[in-house]
Amino acid sequence: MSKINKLKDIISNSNNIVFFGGAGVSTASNIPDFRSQDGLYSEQYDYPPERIISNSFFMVNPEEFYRFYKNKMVYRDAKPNYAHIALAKLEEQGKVKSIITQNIDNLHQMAGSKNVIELHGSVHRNYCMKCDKFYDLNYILDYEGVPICNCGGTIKPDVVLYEEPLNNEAMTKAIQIINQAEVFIVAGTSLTVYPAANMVRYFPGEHFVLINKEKTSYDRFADLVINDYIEKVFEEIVK
Ligand code: CNA
Repeated sequence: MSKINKLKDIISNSNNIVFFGGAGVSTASNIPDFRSQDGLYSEQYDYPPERIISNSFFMVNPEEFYRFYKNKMVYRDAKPNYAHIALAKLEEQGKVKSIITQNIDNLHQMAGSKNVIELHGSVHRNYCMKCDKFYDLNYILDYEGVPICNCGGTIKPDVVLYEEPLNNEAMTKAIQIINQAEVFIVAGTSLTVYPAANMVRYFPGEHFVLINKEKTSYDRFADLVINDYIEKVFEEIVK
């Protein structure tokens, strides 16, 4: 049996599938990932990207942070691709219980998925650091330079930066869901960003499926590894 047919089989026999994804899920929507050969980390900047998108950098140099963030991390016109659409369809059919994502692009929700846990926040939510007032993405992108609140405070994206902890509630819920899943599909992630990557270890079940175009250090733990493009795999699955 081909690997795709094996995956089809696993999916058709379960109503308790949990999906865990990363930046690779959205590259077909023209949002670059970090660690692919043509990802953001392969480009040259004044500072390494890990440094720019860290909390301490944001606090000291918000101008440079926002210059990078607006140019390289926010894609206002991005649309869901086949992977997002197929996952929303599988949720509607009662097969996928939950999506846990490291992405900040909102594309799963845009495709129609309802149960989405955002481990690293979302570019669509932004808050004043002084008065907590909410601002949407358009406000941030249309503001020239560092976006400032009416009260004079600096606005910060609700995105988990390097050096910042994950939201405790999101993390606890994700671990619980992974722990109760029957099928666990991990896709489009290098599994190198912690503590998110560690969550994969909480799956106790039988069907751990890993879909990624490159190998990852977790391949040896998976029952089925498909080294291919996720949008292509999902197009075949729901065909
Ligand atoms: P990463 O470290 O950049 O890894 C991405 C992985 O996906 C790599 O192993 C690639 O080989 C693989 N990949 C790329 N395209 C495809 C594809 N079409 N099909 C299958 N595999 C593919 O990204 P991670 O998500 O592992 O790292 C976590 C970071 C990246 C999180 O903090 C995210 O917030 C952050 N990020 C998010 C976005 C987004 O929201 N779309 C974009 C870029 C980075």
